[in-house]
Amino acid sequence: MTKPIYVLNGPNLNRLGKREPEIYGRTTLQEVEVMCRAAAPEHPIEFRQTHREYQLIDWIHEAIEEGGGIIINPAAYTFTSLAILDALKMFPGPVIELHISNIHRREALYHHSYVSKVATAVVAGLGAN
Ligand code: CA2
Repeated sequence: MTKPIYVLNGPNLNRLGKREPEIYGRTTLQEVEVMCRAAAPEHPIEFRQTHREYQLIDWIHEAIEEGGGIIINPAAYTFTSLAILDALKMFPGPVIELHISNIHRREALYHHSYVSKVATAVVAGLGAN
């Protein structure tokens, strides 16, 4: 059976499309979920959002058991969370770190990602696409 792709979204991303459209665009997280499912109609997708660091870690642990890949936008935890870094290190498949904005064009506090240390690839700045 095909293992699902876990698309994990961190804190505040439920507000996407509702605030700061000049940075994050006008597409809502619900629309992003629809786009993901349309892009891979044959593939199971676990699409989730949480504000809680422990919840992201629990979902990464679940993906270690059941997932084929992880696409993660850890939002602010990108820059703070050694715990998420440690959890992702245990995942045997591809880990794609994703940011809607280009974090490297922004203020210095957005430049150092812990998650990039274990990411297979990083996508940043392409908006909802
Ligand atoms: O660009 C991204 O996807 C980010 O991961 C978003 C995070 C930010 O801390 C990262 O540097 C880059 C912030 C998410 C805040 O979510 C909002 C959603 C709607 C409107 C405003 C903020």
